[in-house]
Amino acid sequence: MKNYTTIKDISNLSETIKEAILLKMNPFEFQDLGKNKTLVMLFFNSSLRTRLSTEKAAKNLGMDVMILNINDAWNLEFEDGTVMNVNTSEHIKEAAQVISQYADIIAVRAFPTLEDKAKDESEYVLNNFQKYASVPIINMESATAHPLQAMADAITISELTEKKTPKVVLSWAPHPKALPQAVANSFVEMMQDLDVDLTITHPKGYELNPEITRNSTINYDQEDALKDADFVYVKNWSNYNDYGKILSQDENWMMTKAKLGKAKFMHCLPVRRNVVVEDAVLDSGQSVVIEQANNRTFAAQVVLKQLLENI
Ligand code: AN0
Ligand code: CP
Repeated sequence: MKNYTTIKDISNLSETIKEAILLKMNPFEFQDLGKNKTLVMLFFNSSLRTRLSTEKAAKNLGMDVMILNINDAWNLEFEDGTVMNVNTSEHIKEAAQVISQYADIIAVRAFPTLEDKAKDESEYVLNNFQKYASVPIINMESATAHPLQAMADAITISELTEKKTPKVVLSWAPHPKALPQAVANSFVEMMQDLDVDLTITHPKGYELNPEITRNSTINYDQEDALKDADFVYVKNWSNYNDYGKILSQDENWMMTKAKLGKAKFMHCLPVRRNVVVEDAVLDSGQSVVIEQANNRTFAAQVVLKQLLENI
């Protein structure tokens, strides 16, 4: 693997999932692989899981880890040719090259603006790091994708499924804040690459990017969509068409124990209780959110391992 910015960077998905499960059984097997190698993690936004699980994964492989909350550093300029006489102090051209002097791998978290669709879709933060850094780049959730989360979700479903082709439902939920489409996007792309029967359900108008959903089943009737589901993945996203807007807060879309039926409940976390999903679901044995969070370590570890093997 050369970079991990989208799930398209995975060359053999089923082998990678198997490898992650082996790492989970024996996390310290490759502790010499990362010796004298440094992971630099850059955070433009908050994180609990990504930050801790990726650091843990790197340390399991013997790497050193340095973390920079980028808002504590100089304000970065991404435009080419700008006269930098206003708010930005340092250009990405220098910053990415400088960080590459200290890092063997750079991981970046940079959420979308949710205001400027074209700018967000250009993935200008992630792509400029990739353009100017001289080391591999890992996406720790960008404007449009969260491939480490999707990998952890794929591992979780592979471990827990009792069927060859489980029915997986991605169900939109209400949320008081405008959230990115990134988690949903990467989850859909990942499910399209796995042997699962995927249905996406959301209120009319909440369609994700059709270049991502492609020919996946979309059912606007949540109850009908959830019928016979084996895994229900709940996630809010703000509107993609009327970009970044909240058009519905309809609490009827919240996941409940009654709607879940016998399915396993999945969510990337953090989750707002009794807004996105009721307590009775999260506090039941059907919730696998903690297993998902645990698998974030082995998702990051398999990615770091494949990158280190290629350095
Ligand atoms: C973020 C999102 O929805 O993309 C991060 C999830 C991993 N969620 C929030 O900001 C609540
Ligand atoms: N699921 C996830 O990425 O969580 P954090 O935002 O806490 O990293």
